[in-house]
Amino acid sequence: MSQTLEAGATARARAHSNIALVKYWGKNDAVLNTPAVGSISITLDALYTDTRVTFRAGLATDELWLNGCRHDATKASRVLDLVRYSRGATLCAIVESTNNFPTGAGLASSASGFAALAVAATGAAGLTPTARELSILARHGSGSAARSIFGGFAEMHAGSAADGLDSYAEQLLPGADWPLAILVAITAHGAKPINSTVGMGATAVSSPFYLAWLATAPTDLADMRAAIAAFDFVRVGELAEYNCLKLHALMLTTRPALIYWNAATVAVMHAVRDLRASGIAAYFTIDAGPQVKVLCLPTDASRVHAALSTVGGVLEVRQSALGPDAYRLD
Ligand code: 2P0
Repeated sequence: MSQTLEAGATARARAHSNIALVKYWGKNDAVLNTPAVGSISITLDALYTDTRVTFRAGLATDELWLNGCRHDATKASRVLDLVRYSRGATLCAIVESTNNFPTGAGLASSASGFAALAVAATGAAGLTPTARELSILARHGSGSAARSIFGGFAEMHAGSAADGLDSYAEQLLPGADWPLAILVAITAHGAKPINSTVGMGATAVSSPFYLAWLATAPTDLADMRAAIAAFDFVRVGELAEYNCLKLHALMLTTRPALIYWNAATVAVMHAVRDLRASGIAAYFTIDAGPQVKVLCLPTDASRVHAALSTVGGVLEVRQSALGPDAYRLD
């Protein structure tokens, strides 16, 4: 071990949000936060979290400040505890984060948030982790965060080891190798009523479709991997939409039901299908919230943007390309 972690040690990092094309829902181990299924995602350059971590003397607990407001730091402390352990340190930290997009509303703020925390916390502690180690560390905060360590296309492996060390993400393809456009139709700005951790726990114990979800995940992952390797956009889009609707079938059959959609969410789904009927290759995906993310080729992005903007209930449409790896800002 090197010298003791000093009070005042600080670092800043940026990580980008990601959206899954093959979704994660359900856990293997709640303590290690390992997922029950693998997932495949794309990282978005337009949505990101900037985080500063500063270790301080005299703090009784870790503090998490998100967009200037203090939040519960329990999950952040899980990540910080692992960093402290590897340095043999006990100092608590102040975590100051800002999101450039709505928090807790189905835009994967926990993904970008915990990936940025993993990079900033290890940086402040003077550690030099590999990307895989960062992915595992970020996973302890939030499963989807393991993917936001990587830009472009990433795959999260569920893993099966008792220590969770084979449960990490890796890059499938850098974003520059296959530019795609993502239009995010924002239909509500408030935080979602049920967070993903609670929601997926309820699904596992109550949806009759949960076992089918687990059983069919490997096929969806293999098909998506092959479609990305073949640069087959139609196949990627069809699979993403299918897997998204399978996830929401699972949510809708949870007791009590997890209905993350609002009327505008459904209207956007129909608008995307109408676009396809008119010859534009556009496909939707939706996470644990009311926003709709629409995938298309960059040449079609302005037409898709215009079509989504006219759907009743759509408050805003954000356009994104594929984003980079998480990185240090200082
Ligand atoms: C995903 N979601 O693959 C899926 C699709 C939401 C729907 O990963 O409990 O916030 O913190 O590990 O990462 C959201 O789950 O859950 C998520 P935890 P997380 O993007």
